[in-house]
Amino acid sequence: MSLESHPDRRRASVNVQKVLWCLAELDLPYQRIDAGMQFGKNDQPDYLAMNPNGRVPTMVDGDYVLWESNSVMRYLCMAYGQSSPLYPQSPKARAAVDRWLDWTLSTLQPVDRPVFWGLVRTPPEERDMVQIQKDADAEGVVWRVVEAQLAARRFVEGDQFTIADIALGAFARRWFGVEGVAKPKLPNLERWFGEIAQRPAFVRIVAPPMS
Ligand SMILES: N[C@@H](CCC(=O)N[C@@H](CS)C(=O)NCC(=O)O)C(=O)O
Repeated sequence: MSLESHPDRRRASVNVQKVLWCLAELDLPYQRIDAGMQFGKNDQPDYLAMNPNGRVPTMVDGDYVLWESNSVMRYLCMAYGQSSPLYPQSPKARAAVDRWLDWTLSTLQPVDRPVFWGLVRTPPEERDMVQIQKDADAEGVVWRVVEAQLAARRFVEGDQFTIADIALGAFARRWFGVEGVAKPKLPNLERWFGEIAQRPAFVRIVAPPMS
């Protein structure tokens, strides 16, 4: 299987991180092929034929091509992780995990993006800190949903680590990693993040400095 990802932002792209983390949790071998930036691959016809969005990641498994990081995680679990608790089998447990993947895209990513870009991908002299604090306040409100979910659970959907923890964990790394804004105290989220941040795959793939 191969995974097309961004050369410079390989570890920094949250969507690439999710898939690499999932591959590592499933202990699956893969080849990562650089795409984008100086490689100029993701705007080329052969790349666009695989992924018309021109974005990363794109997964190639034999003659099967798939884009959208959450869908790639689901596929990997269904194809190669049937015995893994990462993506539970029962309809209710599976749907409960799925909703966090959807929620990450629909609700969390939009409020995370301005904070991450403002504090990590904008030079300090160009930052509008008043606006970024407002953006961080909005993101804090959204994280409270996860804070409440974790009040009585070890992981996002219960006792088992699932791809819901991967999707949320990759964003939590950013939330806890950005500096220069006031953030609400979220003790359940901190406790959960402290635990998942010790997983070897997180340490290797998600923990390295943000850029
Ligand atoms: N919803 C898509 C988003 C993919 C996406 O936006 N990828 C970004 C990196 S995080 C990208 O390819 N940006 C263009 C580039 O880096 O060249 C997914 O989850 O896979």
